[in-house]
Amino acid sequence: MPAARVRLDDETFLLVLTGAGVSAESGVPTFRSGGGLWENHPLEQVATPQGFEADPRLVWRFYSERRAQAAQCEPNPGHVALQALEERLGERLLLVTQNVDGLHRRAGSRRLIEIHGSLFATRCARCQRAPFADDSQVTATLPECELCAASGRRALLRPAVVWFGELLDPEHLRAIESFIARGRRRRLVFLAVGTSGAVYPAAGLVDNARAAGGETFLVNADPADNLHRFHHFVQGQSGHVLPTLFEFSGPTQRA
Ligand code: BJW
Repeated sequence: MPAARVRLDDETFLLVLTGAGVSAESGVPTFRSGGGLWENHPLEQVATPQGFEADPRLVWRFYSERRAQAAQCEPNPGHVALQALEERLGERLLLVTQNVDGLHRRAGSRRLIEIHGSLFATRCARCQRAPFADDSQVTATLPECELCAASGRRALLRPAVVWFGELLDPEHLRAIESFIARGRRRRLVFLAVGTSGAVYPAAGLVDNARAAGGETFLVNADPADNLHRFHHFVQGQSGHVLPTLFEFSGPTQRA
C-alpha cells in the first residue's frame, strides 16, 4: 500500500497532471533520463523553434524515431488506473498530460488534455491550418505545406508539439482554469505523476491548485524540482503505485 492514499468522495474534483515517468514502464524514454540528451543533442537543439529552423532534418529524425517507438509501446497499469478513475468520477476528473505519446488516449482516457501536443499530428510551421493526424516517417524529403504552396509560399510542415518558448493552446489553459474554479467550490485534489516539475507552466499547476484550496499529491520515482510545493509525496513507480493509490467513499465507491 502506498505511503499516502488519495481519498475520493462525491465532492471531489480531481485534476491529474502526468509526465514522461508515467510512460517509462511502457518503454518510452523520459526526457531527462539520458541527461537531457538525444544522440548527444541537447533538448534545446531538437525541441525548440530555433532548433527546427537551424536543422529541420535533425528535428524530423528525432520525432520520426519517437513516433516509431511510441507506436510500439502499450499503455501500462498506471495509464489503465487513470482511465478507470474517469469511469467513476466522470466530469469531476480532468487528466492533463505533458506526454505526446498518445498512451493515455490508447488506454481509453477521454477527459484528456494533451498540453504539449501529439507525436501523431503534424502542422504547418507558418500558416494557421489545423494540425492533422500523421504517423509518417520523415527521412529524405522534408514535407512542405501544400496550402501555403497553393498561395505561392514555401513552408515546412512540423510536428504538432509545443516546443520551449512556444505558447500553450489558450483554450487548454482556460479549460484547466475552469476545472480548478469548479473544484474550488467543492473539494479540489491535485495529483502530479511522473514529472520532474522542471517545465512551466505545467510545473506551476500545483500552485494554482493550492491557491484554490486544493490538497496536492506527487507520485514520482525521484523527488521532483517542485517537491516542496506538494502536501504529500509518494515515491515509487507509477505503474505500481497508481492502481492502489485511491480510496473511495460515498456513492463514488459503487461505480
Ligand atoms: C517516474 C518513473 C516511473 C521515471 N514512475 N515516475 C517560468 C520560469 C522559468 C521558465 C519558464 C517559466 N515559464 C515558462 C518558462 C519557459 C519554459 C520552461 O519551462 N523552461 C524551464 C526549462 C525552466 N516553458 C516554455 O517555454 C513553455 N511555454 C511557455 O511557457 O510559453 C510562455 C513563455 C515562454 C518563454 C518564457 C516565459 C513564458 C513551453 C514548454 C514546452 C515543453 N515542451 C517539451 C517538448 C514537447 C514535445 C516533445 O515531447 O518532444 O515537453 S520539453 C519536455 O519537458 C516535454 C515534456 O512534456 C516536458 C516535461 O518533462 P517531464 O514529463 O517532466 O519528463 P522528465 O523526463 O523531465 O521527468 C520524468 C520524471 O519521471 C522524473 O522526475 C523521473 O524521476 C520520473 N519517473 N520513471 C514515476 N516509472
